[in-house]
This record gives sequence, structure tokens and C-alpha cells, in this order.
Amino acid sequence: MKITLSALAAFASVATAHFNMNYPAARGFDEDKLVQFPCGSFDTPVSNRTVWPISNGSIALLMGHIDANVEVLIGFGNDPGSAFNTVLRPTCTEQGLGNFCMTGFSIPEGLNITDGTNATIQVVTNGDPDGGLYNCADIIFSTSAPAPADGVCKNETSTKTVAATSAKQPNETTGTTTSSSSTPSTSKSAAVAALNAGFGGLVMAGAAALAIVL
Ligand SMILES: [Cu+2]
Repeated sequence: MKITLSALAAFASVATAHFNMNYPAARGFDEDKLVQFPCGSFDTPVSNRTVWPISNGSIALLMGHIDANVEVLIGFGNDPGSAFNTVLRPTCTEQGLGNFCMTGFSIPEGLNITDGTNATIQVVTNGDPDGGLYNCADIIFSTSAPAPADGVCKNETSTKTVAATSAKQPNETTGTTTSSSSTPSTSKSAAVAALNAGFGGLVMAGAAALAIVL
């Protein structure tokens, strides 16, 4: 894998983080406890929720692995606990260090989500080398939610997204270390089904979901 100078520069600036969730604001961040399901050791929702739209929402991450499988889930209510049962974005593979902006999130129809509904977004990436890494953000839905400020949700020029290299969830990339209790079975099967539907078995040759241990 070729690493460019700009990628190295980005690497230097984010060298200590697995990944950060910058927008909506993460519930909290502890690098050493990011492996703890469901929210990287932050089990209690915050009171200052980010106002987030029901359609066309965006999520800004800061990636510290040169290659990561990323999945976005959501749990509805004031405190979903670990019930992140709805897949907002099936697993994709992100490549490149630094800023990663995901856009176009819309809440599936039929869930009765209205202005004022609370929820928590969970972003899962694969660990280094196995298990998962978790960041959560508490939100309140509003059809008049402001867009993130300029520059908050952006991509490095080297960032790209490709079809997932595995039909499994990011936290079970190796398929051996995830206990059945660590992930709701409903979201797991939904994610796999969505993956199979969305990518039709497409396999990226040689992309071995390389996770650099930082
Ligand atoms: Cu890491």
C-alpha cells in the first residue's frame, strides 16, 4: 500500500486516536476504552444533545486507521442502552487518514420519528486487530436542524470509500472474538442483509481490511 506524504502528515496529527466522532458531538471519548460496547465506556446520554435532521443528516469522523470498516446504527429514545437496532448506513470500507464526512442520512420511513424525538447514533469500526471500536452521539431530531458549520464535515483529498471487504459487521471482522451478547442480533442480521443487497457480493481484490495498530 502506497502512503503519500500528505497521508503521513495527517497520520502525525491524529496518531493517537483510533477514530473520533466530531459531528454530531460524541457522548465522550476515551481512547483506551473505545473497545467497550456499546459506546466506548460512555453509558449515560448527555443532556446537551446535538439537534440533527430527520433527513439528509451528516456525520463527521476523524480516522486514525489507514483503512477501516465503518457502520452506523441508531437507537431511539432517551436512553437506548445497547439497543442500536436500526442500521443507518451498512458497513463500508473507508480508506485514508483524517477527516471523513458521511452525508445523506435519512431515517427510514414508518418509525414515527418527529421533531423532538431523542435518539443515539452509534458508529462502529473494526478494532486493531479485532473486536470493535465504538463512538456514540446523543441527538434530538428536528426538521429545522442547522447544517454543521463550514469545515466541520469534510474529507481529506486522499479519503475514499469502497464496498465493504467483509459481509460481517465491523466488530466481527475476524469472526472469532465477538460474543453474541455484544451486538444485537437484529442489527447484525439487518446489516448483513443490507450488505448483501447493497453490494451484491462485490469483493475488493486484495483489500484485507488492514488495520494499523496505533
Ligand atoms: Cu486504533
